[in-house]
Amino acid sequence: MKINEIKVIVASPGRNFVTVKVITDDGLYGIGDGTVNGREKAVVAYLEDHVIPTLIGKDPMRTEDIWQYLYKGAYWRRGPITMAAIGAIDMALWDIKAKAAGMPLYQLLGGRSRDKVMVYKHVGGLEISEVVEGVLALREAGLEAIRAQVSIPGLPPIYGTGPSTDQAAGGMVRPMPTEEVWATHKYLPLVPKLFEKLRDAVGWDVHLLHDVHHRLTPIEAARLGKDLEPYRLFWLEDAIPAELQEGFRIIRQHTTQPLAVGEVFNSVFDLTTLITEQLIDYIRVTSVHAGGVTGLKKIFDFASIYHVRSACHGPMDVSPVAMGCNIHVDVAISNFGIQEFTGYTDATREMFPYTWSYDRGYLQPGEAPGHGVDIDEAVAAKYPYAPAYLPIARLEDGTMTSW
Ligand code: KDG
Ligand code: MG
Repeated sequence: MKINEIKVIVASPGRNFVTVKVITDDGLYGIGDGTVNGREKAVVAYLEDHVIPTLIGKDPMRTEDIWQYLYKGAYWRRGPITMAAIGAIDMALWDIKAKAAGMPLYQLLGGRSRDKVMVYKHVGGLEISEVVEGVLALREAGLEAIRAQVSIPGLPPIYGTGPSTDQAAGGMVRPMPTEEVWATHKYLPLVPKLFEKLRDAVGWDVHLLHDVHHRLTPIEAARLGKDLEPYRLFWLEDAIPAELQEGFRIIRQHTTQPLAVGEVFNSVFDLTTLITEQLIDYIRVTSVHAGGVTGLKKIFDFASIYHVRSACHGPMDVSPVAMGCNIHVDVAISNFGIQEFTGYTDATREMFPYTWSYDRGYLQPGEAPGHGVDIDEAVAAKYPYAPAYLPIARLEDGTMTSW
């Protein structure tokens, strides 16, 4: 079998997605996700100018060799754009391999290790009472794990709390990033109050999670971890920016609060200190940003040796294609922890016919051969690319800050 053609399809059914379609000489094709939120066109150029011309005529079954060819062969290793481009190709090649085998992808990854994949969904609100209502509603809908975020009184709603300022909200074109305001001293006392109210309302038979969005310093995160201990959170996510992995040592010295990180990581080298020193409990890489099924499997297998469990990033900007691949990996690996799942707009679901399924807090991989996600190119053509960015954050005095 040979790779005959690779298409890159960019479409915005509510938000931008970069999708590849790898077509072989015997008619089999595979689909991959290469979306990097707010930097989509960079991946398109990388694929079209530097990846696709080198792959025509190659054997699509050589998933490991092609992964290494694109990774080592670039000389300029790692980075979100490179790894998303590799990820897109890798997902498509695994799709082809599993279709050729006549099996769902998870069978090629070792078969099922579990019957179903537990997910968490998000609740955000301007007031604590609104978040409590939202969490109760998701409990009612069957969720066993729920992420809760609240706005800081006196400041405009920040990402993840109020009416979304991300492009996911209704397909808004955002040619410039919106600017948000952050104040750590107002946030730190608020979060324990939120979880106190949540435990009073929903009890203890539910996993509660919180995402800090990289906004604290290590010692601030240590304080928050200690203050949250009475509420037994499932995890505290992205407590600090994690380029400096050693920062997690400070948090770990002070709190038993389980920690999660990794949605912006793209290779195993982003997390070697975190994992070998057991500084975290959950690793949140996802197929699209960490080099596809091959990259994800390498990272999770490495993490398994150090008691670190998986928690694939899965918001709306991780397309149904990458979500499909995540679910196959989730169901197969031994150290699965949880899967993030926020769901998709109707237009996105129309554009990506998929065989995986969601029911009351759990996901199932599709049983069709391959990863089970396709792209309807006629639907994609109806939704052209629209420039859109994530927000940025500044302190109250105007200083740029992390989020
Ligand atoms: O594109 C960025 C989003 O995917 C990210 O901000 C969402 O933090 C996020 C999460 O945990 O899903
Ligand atoms: Mg996050």
